[in-house]
Amino acid sequence: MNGAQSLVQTLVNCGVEICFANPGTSEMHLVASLDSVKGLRPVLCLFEGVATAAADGYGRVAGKPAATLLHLGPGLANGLANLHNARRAASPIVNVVGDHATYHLQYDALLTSDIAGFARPVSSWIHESKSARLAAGDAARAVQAARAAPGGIATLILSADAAWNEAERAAAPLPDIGPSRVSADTIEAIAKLIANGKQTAMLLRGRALVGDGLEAAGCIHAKTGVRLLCDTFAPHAEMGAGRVPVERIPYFGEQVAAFLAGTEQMVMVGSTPPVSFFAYPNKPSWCVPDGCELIYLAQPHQDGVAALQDLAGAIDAPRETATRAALQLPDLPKGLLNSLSVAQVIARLTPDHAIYADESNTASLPLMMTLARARPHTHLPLAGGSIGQGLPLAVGAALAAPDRKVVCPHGDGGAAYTMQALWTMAREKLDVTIVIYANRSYAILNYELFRVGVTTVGDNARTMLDLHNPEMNWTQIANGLGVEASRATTAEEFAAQYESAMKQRGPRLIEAMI
Ligand SMILES: Cc1ncc(C[n+]2csc(CCOP(=O)(O)OP(=O)(O)O)c2C)c(N)n1
Repeated sequence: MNGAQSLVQTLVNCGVEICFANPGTSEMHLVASLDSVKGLRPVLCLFEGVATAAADGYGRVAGKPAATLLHLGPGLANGLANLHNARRAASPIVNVVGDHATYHLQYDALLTSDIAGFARPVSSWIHESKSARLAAGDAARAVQAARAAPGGIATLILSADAAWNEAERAAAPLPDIGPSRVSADTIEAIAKLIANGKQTAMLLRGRALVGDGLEAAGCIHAKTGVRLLCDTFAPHAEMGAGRVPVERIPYFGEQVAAFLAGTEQMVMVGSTPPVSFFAYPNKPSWCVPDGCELIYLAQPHQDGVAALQDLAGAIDAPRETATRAALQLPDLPKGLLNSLSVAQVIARLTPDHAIYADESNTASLPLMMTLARARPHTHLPLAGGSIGQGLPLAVGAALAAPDRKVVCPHGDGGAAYTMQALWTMAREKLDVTIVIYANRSYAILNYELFRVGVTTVGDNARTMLDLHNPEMNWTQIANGLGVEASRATTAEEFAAQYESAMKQRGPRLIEAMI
């Protein structure tokens, strides 16, 4: 057994099942070990930003890490923007990054770089593994670090000679560093606080927005009337009919301030206080109302689900809540195709328990409003604001949940960043329906231009925000990457194409000419 085999076998021993890869020469022994070691499914991605966002999507849905396999510093650097998004989502990921052989580094060959330096801002754990005999233990520690609550990015840098030299054995999994329990004192104090009659909001994030966490929050709401809120880009939420309804905080800072006006105390559950996405001249960045008290029920590394359940018990909340989102499907629209009619079709025709890998950008408001009363679903948005995540996020989600339909509503500008994800969808036959909002524009930036205070807009500035000349043809792009595609120009055409996509399995792209 060589170091690469011991590392890959250790990943398998630790429950890692999938590896999103774009390898090079320094990773050849790792690539070879994907055959000699059984149990790690390799998925080739044609750009590292696809690999890292796919690992994010997988981690958010599976609740456990995938591995990535990246080529030296430049390969990792290509994946950084989507590792930034993954870090914001607290997704568990194990990056395995190849490096030159230890003795080769002194010559400063072309691909030599500061890999740890690239890794630092996005990683919660970094280690350079330079010995074949230690690689297995290092891999076990990497998985433990990625799984540590609330989930983190572990980057293991493996020297080429550590991969090809003789190793002894694979390592066993290490214990999970699970979420810590919130103290009884904290529960008691907050139980008193939410009974004090003040206007209270509870800001939920992480596991608190799914399954038992959401149910317990619903029970607390039923007893006390606290507002249940989530961040605009809460990385993972369960929504739709039958679920406990949670209000989503709006995007722009002044909207957030209005939305939160009158809140006297805010209880954080795995979340941090809301701030505006950007600063704008003469507008507030801090969106918490003056005088509002901030209280932490659970910090991100703590067990927010158990804390909500304990709190529900402490206030004698009912064991069930009757407050549920109602199913209210819109009628199929006719005529004009725009972000609202697209949303109505999606809400009407998407089956139960779909997963939305959502980068709909300026089209998101009508989509969120209609989906709130659509069939139950999982929502995975752009968690860190770095566009170009949605398509590969859908890849990871589809591999984590092969029995569920994945829908990927996506702005055309952001989709252009990681369009290579379509090729992986075709190769892996993933059940993903992509809707491209073909507005031929960086539309959001047209608003932002005025919001930051620019008053004169010249031709050069305009061309920076416009995606005509030439127009991307998304049906041809998809076809060229192996994905069946069609173009819709009316609501009726879109409905017919979307309905057929919902009935078939496999990747399908619809270019919605809004
Ligand atoms: C990595 C990265 N680069 C640039 C931006 C700035 N940016 C934010 S939105 C946007 C345009 C998005 O266009 P599109 O996806 O077509 O959505 P639309 O605004 O048209 O709805 C850009 C360039 C960003 N957020 N992240």
